[in-house]
Amino acid sequence: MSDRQTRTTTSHWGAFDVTTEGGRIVDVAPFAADPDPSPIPNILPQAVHHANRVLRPSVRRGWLEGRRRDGRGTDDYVELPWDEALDLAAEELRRVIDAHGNEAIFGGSYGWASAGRFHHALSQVHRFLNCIGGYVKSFGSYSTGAAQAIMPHVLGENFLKLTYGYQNSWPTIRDHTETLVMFGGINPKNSQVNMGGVTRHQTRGWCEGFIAQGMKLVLVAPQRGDGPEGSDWMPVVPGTDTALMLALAYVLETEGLADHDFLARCASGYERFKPYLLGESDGVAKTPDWAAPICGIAADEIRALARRMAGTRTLITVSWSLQRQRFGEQPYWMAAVLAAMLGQIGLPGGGVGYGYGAIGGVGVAAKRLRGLALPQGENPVAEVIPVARIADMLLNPGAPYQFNGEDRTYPDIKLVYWCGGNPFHHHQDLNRLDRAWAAPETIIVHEPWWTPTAKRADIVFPSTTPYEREDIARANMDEYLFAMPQLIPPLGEARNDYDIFAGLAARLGQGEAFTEGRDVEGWLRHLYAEFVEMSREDGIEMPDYDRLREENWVKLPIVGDEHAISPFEAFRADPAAAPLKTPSGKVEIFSERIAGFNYEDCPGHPTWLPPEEWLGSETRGEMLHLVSPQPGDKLHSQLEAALQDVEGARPERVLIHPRDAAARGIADGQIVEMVNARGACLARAEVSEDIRPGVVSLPTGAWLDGAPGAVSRTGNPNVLTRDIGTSRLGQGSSAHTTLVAVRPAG
Ligand SMILES: Nc1nc2c(c(=O)[nH]1)N[C@H]1C(S)=C(S)[C@@H](COP(=O)(O)OP(=O)(O)OC[C@H]3O[C@@H](n4cnc5c(=O)[nH]c(N)nc54)[C@H](O)[C@@H]3O)O[C@H]1N2
Ligand SMILES: Nc1nc2c(c(=O)[nH]1)N[C@H]1C(S)=C(S)[C@@H](COP(=O)(O)OP(=O)(O)OC[C@H]3O[C@@H](n4cnc5c(=O)[nH]c(N)nc54)[C@H](O)[C@@H]3O)O[C@H]1N2
Ligand SMILES: [Mo]
Repeated sequence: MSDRQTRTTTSHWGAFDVTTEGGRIVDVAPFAADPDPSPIPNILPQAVHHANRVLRPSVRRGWLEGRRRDGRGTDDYVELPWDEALDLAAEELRRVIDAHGNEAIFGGSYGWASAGRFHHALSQVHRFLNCIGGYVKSFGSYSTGAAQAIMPHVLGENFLKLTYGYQNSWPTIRDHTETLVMFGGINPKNSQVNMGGVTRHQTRGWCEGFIAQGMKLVLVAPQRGDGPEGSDWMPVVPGTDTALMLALAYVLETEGLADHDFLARCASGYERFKPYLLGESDGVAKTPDWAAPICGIAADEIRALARRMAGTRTLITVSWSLQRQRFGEQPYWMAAVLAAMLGQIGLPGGGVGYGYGAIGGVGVAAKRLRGLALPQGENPVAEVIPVARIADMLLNPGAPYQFNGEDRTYPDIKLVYWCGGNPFHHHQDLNRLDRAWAAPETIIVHEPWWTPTAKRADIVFPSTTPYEREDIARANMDEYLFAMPQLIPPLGEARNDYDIFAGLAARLGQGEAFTEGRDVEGWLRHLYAEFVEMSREDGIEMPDYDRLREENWVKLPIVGDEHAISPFEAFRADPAAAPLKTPSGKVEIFSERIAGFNYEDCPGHPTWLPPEEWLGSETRGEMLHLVSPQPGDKLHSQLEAALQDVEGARPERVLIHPRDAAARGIADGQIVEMVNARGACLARAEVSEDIRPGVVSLPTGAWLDGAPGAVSRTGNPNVLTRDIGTSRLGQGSSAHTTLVAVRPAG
């Protein structure tokens, strides 16, 4: 008798129907209500059942036999029974805590893990480490590290709150915006995903509607594909948007188009910025003719765009990628200054917004709900590092560094615990991270698959995937609530992260503190009951838990035009009555606070700072600028086990302009070598007019292969990228600031 059945689940890339039979996932199909489903889950059956799965607890031989730190990335593994492996890990945690204190444990564990509120891997690891006395955590994200540091200084709001809750919604833009100027684009490939899910993919649909209704969309980006079809493409030189924005500002100021009334009422410090803009303070007027050779956009085009922006309702949008580069604070700040000079902040469909298209939820007009989060407890350890500074920390214990006005020192880490992320995909300069990775005495990783990070751990615990456990899923800005059924039994001896931590906590005398006496179902019912209560307070009735499980999913009445936002209206109307949470209560064009930090890499007002690596570098030679965006065909490095099996998929494809390809004797489809002083990888050339000459684009996500230091044959761009903070202010990732030589592979 067949046990074939089809149920719905969800994921970061959306909901989909899963058919199972005989304990296996045999088919996936799009969720019926999704107008633009992502093809990412199509590979799921192959990925979940792939031979690459971690099936049993595994301990690196060199560590098991002699606690040796060398051999990470080359040693083989010994499989142990669960009890023995848990004993070993618990003893090691105990030893490190006794000898060095909890300050010697790094548990940042950055990464996207999987959707589902209870089994959220990062919440689980943080709760566990808090229960056993705390850990060094990380601040910010690779996505928006620099933005999270700079924007509170400028607009007085937490950046994430701004992005998800206080920007012009799609319906507001539809009804009011005439010109949409997209720095870094609004990228349809990126809006396929959203943390925790995006059920009705709508970003592409909104943008198509804008084009159809005659809105002018201007795409300022090195790749044509960074924006919706039908946009006017300005192929900017990477890393130079600030120079372009300064020139736009110069035109506004000198042609009498700047809104001085708004600047006087709602902004602070324009008079300290203006001398720089006009060149009175540094002898360089930021004219369109000055900017043109820097940013690659003709001076006349800059002038025309500035005039259009001043003459129409204009929304400036800035992609997250613009701050994932050296001095990434500057374009973020300068975009806000430009919007203030246009005087449209607080008008519906005008002003500035950040991260549209970066993930599916940005721009959706939705009522926010609370709850459904596993409580993480209190961390007794105060130490925190900016998330992208991990290699600096491991290489330089005790060394001083600056961060957002504070002088700090790096902690001395003896044990690294990772659950839900893949640093050997996501960090920059992976050969440097390999050197740093040799420093800790012990590295423990939970993973469903043998990722490059798992292959560099001392103890690897096999985690279930979301299809092997029950959960509840809900995402901000999404109108669906899911009961995620357990679809198949765990593969091999895989366990839930929760059960692994419960086992360790019990061994460390904190079992009750960690579980509070609940099993998985107990927690699901408990968290759901809280959520029902909070939602009721917010006026939304939820089904009871058993009904939700039975129905699989429900649609909530929380998305629609009535929830549309037009931000900063009250502030604009009366800045004294509704001030921003900046020191002046206004948009800070000059920041006394930042100026007081005395950082030459982030001065008191937005400034064009040429990065160390860009197309204008004196030492550039024949090198090209590498942008390493997010992959369009997947989420980061997830499901790569199966994707890399697809014929011709690896090495990853690199987009190169016909002119650059011809100059190097590279033909379409040819395997090329990409190399700089930090490392080398292979890639497959895709020759295309859709990228600016001088720029190549190699997406992230291929699993780093081979021994540490080897040429990456799969095409992981992070062997080439530079591991340096955006500035002393933000210390974010500078992934997009990289020069690289490209040549036919020999
Ligand atoms: N060059 C360059 N580098 C970049 C970027 C860039 O633009 N350019 N972008 C950066 C950005 S913004 C980000 S967010 C990062 C993304 O980097 P990551 O978030 O680290 O990438 P993922 O591949 O999503 O890693 C998640 C891992 O968690 C595992 N996992 C999934 N579910 C579970 C679970 O339930 N339990 C456990 N224990 N593990 C699970 C997956 O198998 C996967 O290996 O990359 C960054 N790196
Ligand atoms: N399919 C898919 N979608 C994703 C993800 C994924 O892995 N897969 N990851 C998600 C995550 S974690 C994040 S943080 C977001 C990231 O969202 P973003 O940061 O917006 O996306 P990226 O893909 O890194 O970059 C978008 C484009 O920015 C352009 N760019 C690079 N440098 C410059 C520059 O100096 N100036 C200008 N004007 N443009 C530049 C590049 O051409 C690049 O294609 O995407 C999310 N969406
Ligand atoms: Mo991200």
